[in-house]
Amino acid sequence: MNAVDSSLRRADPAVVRSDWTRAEIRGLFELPFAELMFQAQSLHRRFFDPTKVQISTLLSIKTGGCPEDCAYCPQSARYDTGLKASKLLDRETILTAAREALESGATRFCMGAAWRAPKDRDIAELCGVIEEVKRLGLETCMTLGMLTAPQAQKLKGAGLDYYNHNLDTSPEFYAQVITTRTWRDRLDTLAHVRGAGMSVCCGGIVGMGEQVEDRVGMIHALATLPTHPESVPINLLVQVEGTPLMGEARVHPIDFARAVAVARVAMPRSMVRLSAGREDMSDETQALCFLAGANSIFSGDRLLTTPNPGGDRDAALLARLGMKSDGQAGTR
Ligand code: SAM
Ligand code: DTB
Ligand code: SF4
Repeated sequence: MNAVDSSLRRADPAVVRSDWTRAEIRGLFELPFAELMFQAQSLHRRFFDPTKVQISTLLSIKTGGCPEDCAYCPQSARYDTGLKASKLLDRETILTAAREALESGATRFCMGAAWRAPKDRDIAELCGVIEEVKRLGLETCMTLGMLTAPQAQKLKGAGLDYYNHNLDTSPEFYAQVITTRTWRDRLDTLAHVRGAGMSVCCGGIVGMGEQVEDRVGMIHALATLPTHPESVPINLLVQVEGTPLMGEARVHPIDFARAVAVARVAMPRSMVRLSAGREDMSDETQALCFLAGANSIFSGDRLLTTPNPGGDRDAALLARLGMKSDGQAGTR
């Protein structure tokens, strides 16, 4: 990286904005695909090496039996998805998975729990887990549901780097997907995470039967948070038998790539993660998403409870595209 390149990486207020109007975001969605892709690629290159991809690994540390009613989620106790609920995993089991993640080339270890919100005793236990995962040399991320401000501060105190809490969709469509917690609740948790000084991972889902205007609303909401989330996961709905959203119309791959590209343009300094849904995507669709500005993925053959392309398929795809994990040396 020479001096000119690194000066370009500095925040440019004309480019990194939190004052987007909804009409501007809608305008991006309405651009001819080639124009949108050009803007997305130009901004991507301004802030990132387009050959690098950040790799995170996910572990479900507490599976199923969740009291919430998120219509997409196989872990809600309200839907019969055949998933076996389990208690919080013990520390050694989590650490074994973290060591495996490190060996597989992941740089961040994300732990997810099917809770509406953690109890204070869970937070105490997880603080010990965070300290040990960090000692391995991995970045840490958790997604545990709603957090109070003191809980966020405790997690930060233990060294938690990122907290994932998604807005999921537009404020208008939200109530058709989740009734047991409000949009406001989500913003409050995000404010507690920020207030504690953690990095924010916040994104949403495409393919839940929403209109394009809801994708506009979702990205507008993310890009007008006081500070852009450092990580923006764009999930393609993984349809699970038994959930209310099973059988929704599939999203065209180009429309999905469009959402990724708009996220890249609206939040040019953020990592945009091509998250759930890769298992059912062709290599070409994933390549299009990388060209649209996605620069992070989850590795491993499982997300939380659903399948993900395994390490072999991902390694072959990244090699074919000449892309490398940001944990690997020697590119560009
Ligand atoms: N229970 C916590 C919560 O809801 O915040 C943490 C785990 S929850 C599984 C994290 C996120 O995973 C959700 O906000 C949603 O965006 C995503 N997710 C869950 N099920 C999904 C599915 N079937 N397809 C795509 N994304 C999904
Ligand atoms: C996010 O936005 N996607 C990840 C992570 N945050 C926790 C989870 C996707 C879960 C997909 C459904 C499952 O495997 O249970
Ligand atoms: Fe529970 Fe999270 Fe699934 Fe909603 S998304 S049902 S809160 S595990």
